[in-house]
Amino acid sequence: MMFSAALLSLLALPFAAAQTSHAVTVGAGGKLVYDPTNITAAAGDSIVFTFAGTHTATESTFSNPCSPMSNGFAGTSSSSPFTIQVNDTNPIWVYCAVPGHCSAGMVFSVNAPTTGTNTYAAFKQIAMGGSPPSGSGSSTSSGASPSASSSSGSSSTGPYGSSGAGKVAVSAGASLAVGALVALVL
Ligand SMILES: *[C@@H]1O[C@H](CO)[C@@H](O)[C@H](O)[C@H]1NC(C)=O
Ligand SMILES: *[C@@H]1O[C@H](CO)[C@@H](O)[C@H](O)[C@H]1NC(C)=O
Ligand SMILES: [Cu+2]
Repeated sequence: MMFSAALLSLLALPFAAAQTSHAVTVGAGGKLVYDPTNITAAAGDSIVFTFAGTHTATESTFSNPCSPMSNGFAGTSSSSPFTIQVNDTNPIWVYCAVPGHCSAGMVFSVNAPTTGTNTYAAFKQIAMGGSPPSGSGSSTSSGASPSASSSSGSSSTGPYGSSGAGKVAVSAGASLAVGALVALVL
């Protein structure tokens, strides 16, 4: 195990300069916020959530900010620090699944569009029970209001989820795959 970790570090070296690790503090100062609230990241970057207090970093969707996305990631205070890999530049939507936190605006995004309807500000607005901006894109064409799901929409996994450790293992697997690829290139 130690050997493979060292090997992975070695294999990752040639790419170190191209990858950025983005630090996000969750709930610092007792506030219901991610700091920063929204970021831009490149494919290959990682995001490290460090939890201050009892919170989660649970993946959701733009139109249902306070509900877990199926097969999405879920980091919790007990898995802090929790790291996710950014695989592409598609938006990633994140909320805190502790009851009441999402509806208080505790949401986070990666690569949210800065213009148009699916901005971070619009995501937060929906999380807090507002309606999507008028003329919202076709991705929300179902017309269903997501507001009913706020704060208690975590029925499937419970507020703290249980997949944190599993996701870490998956991340390790992904790193192994990358390592194997690098080995092939070398
Ligand atoms: C990136 O890909 C890995 C491997 O498929 C996956 O475990 C991880 O959840 C993905 N990251 C995101 C943010 O979806
Ligand atoms: C999103 O992040 C940018 C850069 O940190 C910040 O200026 C902006 O205020 C954030 N948007 C919202 C709605 O918080
Ligand atoms: Cu929280």
